[in-house]
Amino acid sequence: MFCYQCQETAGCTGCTQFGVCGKSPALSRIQDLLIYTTKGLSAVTTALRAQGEEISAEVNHYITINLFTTITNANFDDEIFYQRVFETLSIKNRLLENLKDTSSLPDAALWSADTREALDEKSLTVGVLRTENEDVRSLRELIVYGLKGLAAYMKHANELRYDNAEISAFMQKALAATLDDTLSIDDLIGLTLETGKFGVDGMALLDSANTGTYGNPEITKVNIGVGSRPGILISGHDLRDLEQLLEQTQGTGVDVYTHSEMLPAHYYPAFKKYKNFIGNYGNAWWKQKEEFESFRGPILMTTNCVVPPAASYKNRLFTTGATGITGCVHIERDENGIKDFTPIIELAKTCEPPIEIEQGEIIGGFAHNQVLQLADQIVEAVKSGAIKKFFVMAGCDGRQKARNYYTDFAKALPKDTVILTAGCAKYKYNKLDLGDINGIPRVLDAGQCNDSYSLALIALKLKEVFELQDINELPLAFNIAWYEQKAVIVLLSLLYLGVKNIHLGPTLPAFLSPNVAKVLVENFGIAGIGTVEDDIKLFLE
Ligand code: FSO
Ligand code: SF4
Repeated sequence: MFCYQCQETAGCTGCTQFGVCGKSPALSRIQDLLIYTTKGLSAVTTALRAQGEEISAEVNHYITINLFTTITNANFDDEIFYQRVFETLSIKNRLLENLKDTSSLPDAALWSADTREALDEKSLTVGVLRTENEDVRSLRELIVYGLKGLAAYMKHANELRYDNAEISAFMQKALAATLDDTLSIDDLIGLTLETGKFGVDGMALLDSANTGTYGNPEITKVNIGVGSRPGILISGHDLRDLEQLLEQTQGTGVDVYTHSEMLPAHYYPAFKKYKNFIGNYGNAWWKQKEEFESFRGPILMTTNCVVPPAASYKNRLFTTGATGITGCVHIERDENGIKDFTPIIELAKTCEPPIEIEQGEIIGGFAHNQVLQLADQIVEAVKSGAIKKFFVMAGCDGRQKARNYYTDFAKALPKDTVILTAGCAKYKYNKLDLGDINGIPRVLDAGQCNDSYSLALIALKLKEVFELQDINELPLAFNIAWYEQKAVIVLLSLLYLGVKNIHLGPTLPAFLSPNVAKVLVENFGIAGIGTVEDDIKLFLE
């Protein structure tokens, strides 16, 4: 196996024996084959579009889920991948019949097989290292990882019946382009930036889907303690799953708690009416082994990040959507889009209530609409010098000790600075008492990682209010933590919006070759992190 798509990749170079995330070599190979066949399918859909044909939403969504399923920590069920490879080949073979000229199609679009043995054999030849030139490989992977992140956001929007065929067409064109040996490095750099443009469009679509369906997030205090009844813990990013779970638990005597990236659901007006929606339990994804143990009730994983579970709670772990774990019950939607969570609710009734691990409240809900309502107060605070600088510290949390940098950084920031956050990175500092500035909390949480879009909108608004030409003239610094591929699309989106000098940590991606990293440094001022002291000095200069 060879995989270097996430920040925790072995030795900061690549997982070759077994994934640090728990991905086995066999799973890694079949995931590689799913990506390869999805690229092949995309080459066919792209050629059909060029021929003037329309591609159905069903095929677009199929490709989206294939990408999402291979994101770090989404799915550990080998069987799902075999099934999806066979289905992908069959969709592709069907579409191929409509294509007038197949002479310029790559192997990925023409290859097919119908036995597991043939899949296994092919899977050995289609991994990341198949591209020999390290710069071409680096750019191809950067694009594919960005597309995986974008696919996750598209899937959530699609669940709420929001769609954009243009984004799907671009995703497929870009996937197909990563098979094209005639593209130059400059072509691939251009495509990388274009991926960022569609990243912005995808996040905007999801923002419309979430706010259009559930209202605009508003300032909310979220309880981090527990109640006295049995509970269900829901993790991941899928708000439609949460809505259905809340509906189905009414009157059952079972409470619902959010975990990790589901925390921001509390900020949406639509979910406030549910009396059994108690609070948030635990922290970021990587602490789930201990926290799922002490939760004592069933857990529903709606998206990444799943850690392969311990035997002690595996029978309480359920998956849905793009997630999967061999041996755990997977809840599928029916033909009307309804998911029946009865097995989870019935199990919850037999469980003890959660063990309390924390008490108190955290505050959030500072997405664009809410912050813009506070704009006058914020602008005033900047003008009076009460706020000297904003720090965007969005992104991910993770296991590595080096990430304590972000807690230390938040603690060491001067009191006249404000942190803007989104994604699970916030768990590094959202329970510190960092105080407020004239009533404005010093940590403003916009929501999930996709709500980094809100942070970009806020920055663009501030630029307008202060009548600046360039977003980089704002008193705003970017010190972002990344882990998996959704952070890659957030990064590419920020680059597309013209944000310069982003610091990225705790380590730079292993998939950036020295030359590609150089392009990012020279053109966008991308940098890694140093010591807290040095970085604060640098940012405040
Ligand atoms: Fe965190 Fe995991 Fe949202 Fe990621 S839970 S690491 S960027 O999934 O997706 O923020
Ligand atoms: Fe390794 Fe990350 Fe790939 Fe898992 S996703 S195999 S940890 S690089």
